[in-house]
Amino acid sequence: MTKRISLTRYLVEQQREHGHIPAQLRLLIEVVARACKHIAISVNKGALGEVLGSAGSENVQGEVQKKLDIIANEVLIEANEWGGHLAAMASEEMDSIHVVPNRYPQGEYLLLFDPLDGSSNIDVNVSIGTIFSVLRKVTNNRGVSEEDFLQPGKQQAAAGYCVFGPQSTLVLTVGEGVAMFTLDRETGSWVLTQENVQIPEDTKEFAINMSNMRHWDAPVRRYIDECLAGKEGPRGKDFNMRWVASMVADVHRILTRGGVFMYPWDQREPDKPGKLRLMYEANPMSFLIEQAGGMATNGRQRIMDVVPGKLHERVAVVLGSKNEVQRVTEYHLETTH
Ligand code: AHM
Ligand code: MG
Repeated sequence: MTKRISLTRYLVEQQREHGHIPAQLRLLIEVVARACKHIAISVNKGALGEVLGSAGSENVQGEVQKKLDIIANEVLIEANEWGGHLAAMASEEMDSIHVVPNRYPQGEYLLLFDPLDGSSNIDVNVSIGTIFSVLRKVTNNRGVSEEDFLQPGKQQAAAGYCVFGPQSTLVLTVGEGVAMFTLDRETGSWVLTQENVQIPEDTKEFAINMSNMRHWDAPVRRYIDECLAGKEGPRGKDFNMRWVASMVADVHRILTRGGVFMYPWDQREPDKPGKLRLMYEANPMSFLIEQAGGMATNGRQRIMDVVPGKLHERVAVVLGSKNEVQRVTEYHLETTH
């Protein structure tokens, strides 16, 4: 029988080999993984669990919240409040940070999450997921405020996501490569199914919402036009397109077989840098992509170098196979604004 390595064992062995997963961080990752398991169970119940449909409320970004957005948010908060590993949490679904209540010990980590990414896919039974990012509280002041969260993505201690698709898969980095764990529903444990994930440097597959084409900036238009021109065009090869409208699913495909994902700035809302959120969507995904040998920029700059000005800051995103992201970024840098 092949040896099955659980998430717990993987984390213990990583700590022994590299010594960079302190006990609090290990607890944090295990608690997040357990919460993801509970979210997976709710997602799988679907209509039988009365979890589909709208909750009738709006989040801070003015988006209508789905029942599962709220359920997943509550699961993550309840699971993470009492362990003593966290100082505070922040979420796409909460206006401001959630400080660990006084009745529990305060830990040294900060956790950010998009509890349910791909909300528009919940009711149509298409892959969705949970994205998370872990920072250290670097200031020694008592108490914790939003300022403590405003660190660039390169300071993340860990990041990951769980995709709820035909399988539930947890994808994790603690800064030593990317590992994937599949949920074994019979035993209820996360089992290591891939280590040292590597993204091919070249690809023939792009992911972008083409319906926004008329709003794009010139460099994005140029890149996609060249892909669409196929074999006869300047790239000399045919490209394929995929767009799931769940970032977790699109990133999961790219980590599995390569590709480039883009949610660029566009003219619909010119004052916003992009649609996706820097701190709990773009940063954790960029950390995973870079750890797998890929690249992630906002078109001009490495995403993980961007210093956030506010919790719910948005950012343009270009990530995936290195040579393609490099090309899109060069097209942007050649165009001066
Ligand atoms: P959400 O976190 O509210 O679900 O929004 C983020 C999602 C991403 O998962 C996905 O890439 C994008 O929004 C899809 O946007 P669009 O519907 O504009 O194609
Ligand atoms: Mg999201």
